[in-house]
Amino acid sequence: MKKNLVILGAGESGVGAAILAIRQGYSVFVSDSTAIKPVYRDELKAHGVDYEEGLHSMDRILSADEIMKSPGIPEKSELMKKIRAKGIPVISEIELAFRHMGNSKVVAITGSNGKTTTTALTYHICRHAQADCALVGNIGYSFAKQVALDPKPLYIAEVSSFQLDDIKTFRPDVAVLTNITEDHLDRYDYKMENYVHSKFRIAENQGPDDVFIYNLDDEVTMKNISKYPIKSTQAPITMSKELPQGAYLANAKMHLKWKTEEMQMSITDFAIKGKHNQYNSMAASMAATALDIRKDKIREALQTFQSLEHRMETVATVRGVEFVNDSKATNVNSTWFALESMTKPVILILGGVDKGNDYGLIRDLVQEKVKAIICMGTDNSKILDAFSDIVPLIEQTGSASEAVKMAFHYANKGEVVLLSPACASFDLFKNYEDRGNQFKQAVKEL
Ligand code: UMA
Ligand code: ADP
Repeated sequence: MKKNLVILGAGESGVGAAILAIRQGYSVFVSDSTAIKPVYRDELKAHGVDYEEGLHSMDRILSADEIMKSPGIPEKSELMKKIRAKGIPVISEIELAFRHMGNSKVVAITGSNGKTTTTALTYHICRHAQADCALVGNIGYSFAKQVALDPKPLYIAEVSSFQLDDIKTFRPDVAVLTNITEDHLDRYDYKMENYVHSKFRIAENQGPDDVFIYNLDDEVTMKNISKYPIKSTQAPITMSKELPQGAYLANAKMHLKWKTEEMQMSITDFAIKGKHNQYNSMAASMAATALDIRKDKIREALQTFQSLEHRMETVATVRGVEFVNDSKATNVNSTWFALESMTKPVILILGGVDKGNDYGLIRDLVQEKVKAIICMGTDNSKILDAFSDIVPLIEQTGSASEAVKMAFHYANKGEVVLLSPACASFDLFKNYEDRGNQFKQAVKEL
């Protein structure tokens, strides 16, 4: 008898999972509560997958042997409550991909911030060393679809907490936990411990031959690590001390030590700048070293990596005023790192959908570096409450073009306008890319 797999959600992960499952001989039914995007509908049709859209037919869903839930579907939805009550096993897309990836290896990278940069950098190093590998996961490409249509001996996967929530056997050969700061708490009953638990699941199935890379300087990681029985070989990274094994910064150099390997590299040679990117570069180098990639290849790749769009991206300098697009900063911690790297007075564009932000974390940096705050969101009351006593100029705007014009009005030559909103974008924009693109367009129009 074929296993009856129901897939909830027909986006990137649901459709990828459907293609893999049908090829692996499951009986597959995909259910999406809204209209499926044409590109995904076409893929389902091309692979002969049975689907519905605009509803979730409960009878059919509840008759499944197993359910694959797309990461965007919250656990507290009525749909999930019914499924849990019936006790049907639920898996995530990365679990399905892992189940069918054979002897391939996987590097999985999670964390609150720096996932995409570290994943893209690790992939860049591997490609530079001519490793046959694919870039998959939360970065935008379905892991399951890659396994189904173009399997590789090595996958470099960005993994979100939502994707880790429903793993069972997922066991990365190399796991990276960049850091943990408050994010997505709405999905975790507003309990930090639940979110932390989800992140540590990246190492839960690892054994002694696997490698776990984590940040010794990250407070939340270090406060919680002893609660988890980690069996893998640990490879920490740090800026605060020398290590016998792992990667550390000392005298403006990255030192990497792993088994009999040793490597040193000046941080001024890293293509991506800022303290956060030094952590990301250390984590990616450590991951590549654990994959036995040669150090000269790592060194060259770190020098040639192009920084990613919407992350501390310099857009233009207009009449001496620099504009920086950090639209991907969707929580307070990433805005902290953006401000930390600023060397000129800042006009900060802040705001959007608050995910439970504690602005206290950036108060000192704001006081030191920010001359004006331009709020860009539908509800800016929390920002006003947090900063009115220390920033004399706070203005409210409702679009990227209004925010850019207002920021430019207050900026003098030699200053920087920084879009680093510390919030999600969904009140005024489709997503963070749309927000970043509208910002860049508005700068061009000045
Ligand atoms: N849907 C239902 N029922 C519901 C709710 C939603 O059927 O009750 C349907 C929607 O109508 C939609 C589909 O589910 O058609 C969307 O599923 P999804 O939101 O899980 O999105 P996917 O397209 O499958 O993309 C997901 C990740 N999205 C989320 O986690 C929200 C993508 O990460 C990821 O690239 C992709 O899988 C492949 O792995 C995006 C993201 O925003 C970039 N991630 C978050 C982040 O980085 O902060 C976690
Ligand atoms: P993620 O995929 O986890 O969201 P990104 O690499 O896309 O991470 O970066 C998101 C935001 O966080 C950007 O604004 C970036 O400048 C900032 N950032 C990147 N790496 C780190 C890090 N290691 N620590 C803190 N902030 C970071």
